[in-house]
Amino acid sequence: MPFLASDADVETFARDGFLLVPGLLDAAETERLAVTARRDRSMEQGATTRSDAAGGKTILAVRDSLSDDIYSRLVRSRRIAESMSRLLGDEVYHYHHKLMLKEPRVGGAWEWHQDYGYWYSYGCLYPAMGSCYIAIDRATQANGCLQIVPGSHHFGRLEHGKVGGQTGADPERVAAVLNRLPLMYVEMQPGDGLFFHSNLLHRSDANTSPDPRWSLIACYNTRGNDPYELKRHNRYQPLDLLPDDAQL
Ligand SMILES: O=C(O)CCC(=O)C(=O)O
Repeated sequence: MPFLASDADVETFARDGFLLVPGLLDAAETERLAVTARRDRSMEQGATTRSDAAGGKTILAVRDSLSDDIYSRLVRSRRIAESMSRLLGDEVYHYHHKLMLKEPRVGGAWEWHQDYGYWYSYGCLYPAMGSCYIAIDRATQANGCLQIVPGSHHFGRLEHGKVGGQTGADPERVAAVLNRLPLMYVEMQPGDGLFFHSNLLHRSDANTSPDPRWSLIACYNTRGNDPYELKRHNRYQPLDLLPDDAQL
């Protein structure tokens, strides 16, 4: 049976702000996701590039709508969506999803931020939101894996402003947080999943390695947190969940 968050996982997530699930996708599903992404020409149309302070570039394809592709089927899979509902304690809906392409040697860094630092300004009143990062490629310190601060979601939303060319959390606060809590490098194998709370502080280094670091990130909002005004992404709409035995 595919993964489904247990009561113990709900406790872990509440305490740490994240849940790492090795083998969230099996080998065949992981391969299908990777093959689809590498062949996906439509990505070139919708993609944007974000630069970091040193000129590194990450390609980002953000999608607000669902289709029948493997990315959408993952968003609609019970193992991710129903697990996220359990972790956040409310029914979730698709807020958006994105492919993050950190290419070898040029993939840029991300400054410390909380996703709710962004989503707050898109009309979401509560931080009852979360994401699931699905590794398409192996993510290591060398190719700029995610770095998180376990437990940092308990600080609540930090001020966000311009940090270099990006929107990031107030550097003074981040330094104070890092004096209290250790950071963790989230090294992942292809097919592993990381569920994380929208107030969890995270960042990543540039990819200076010869290996790509691609991922799919599925972002969810909760039914009780329908944006009071819609600046970006989606309002509440029931998510049509896929049965467990549907092919991804
Ligand atoms: O993939 C990364 O390195 C960072 C992604 C990220 O921070 C985000 O999508 O919020």
